[in-house]
Amino acid sequence: MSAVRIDVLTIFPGWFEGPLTTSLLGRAISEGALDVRVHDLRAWTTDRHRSVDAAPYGGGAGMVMRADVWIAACEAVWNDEEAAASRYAAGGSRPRTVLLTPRGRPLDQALAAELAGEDRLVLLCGRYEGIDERVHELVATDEVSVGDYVLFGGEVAAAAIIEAVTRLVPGVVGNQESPAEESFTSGLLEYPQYTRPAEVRGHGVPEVLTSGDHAAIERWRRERATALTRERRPDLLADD
Ligand code: JD8
Repeated sequence: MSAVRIDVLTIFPGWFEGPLTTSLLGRAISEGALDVRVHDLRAWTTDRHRSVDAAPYGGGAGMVMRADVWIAACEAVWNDEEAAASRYAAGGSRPRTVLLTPRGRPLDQALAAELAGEDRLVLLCGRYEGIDERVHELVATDEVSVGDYVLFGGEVAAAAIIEAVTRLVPGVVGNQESPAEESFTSGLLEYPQYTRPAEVRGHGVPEVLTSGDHAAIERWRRERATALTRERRPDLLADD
């Protein structure tokens, strides 16, 4: 039994192969802490050209993804449950269905934690000029953006959500290490890290880190984290 099931809808299912089989994400899936199912949106097309897009009403450049195909796909995925009866078809609540879009709620650690608390997520990856507005209205429970820059589509954004959520799923390797020290949980950027060798191109390691004085090390790290945050991300300190 998995802690979180994530269904991804995309016209590029192969895009997720690398990320989902590599390193900690691959291990989380093979160990059953996470169940990710990537679906090809074209499976829900009905015409012989398997078209997922059409010209925008009102004119303009580019193509818009069709609401009918997206709605059929989402209903099928919502209803595909391990349990004999489907919650959705039985009138139950649909799982959090996240449409990735530049106009969405900015992804941050608080949203990742919120999504990690769900037993199922459905991630909708659009392409072209985006998805028909009626999918935003009728199907999506959430609209999420991963930042103020423009991507070709939602796949990179979905992968970011999958990683951020997976790190918070109980039983995923590496997710229990010093949660209190972590940036965006502590609200600070991370302090600088060093490892062997002791000298690199004439650059040494701050002496305090080799002093063995653990209280001094902790003070130094807190001071560096605070100074870095003040310099680079004062917005993170705004409340304090
Ligand atoms: C989904 C299509 C491209 C978006 C016209 C061509 C998220 N933070 C983010 N930046 N960009 C996206 C994103 C971009 C997407 C799609 C997500 C689907 N495009 C479109 C609208 C304007 N371009 C994103 N999450």
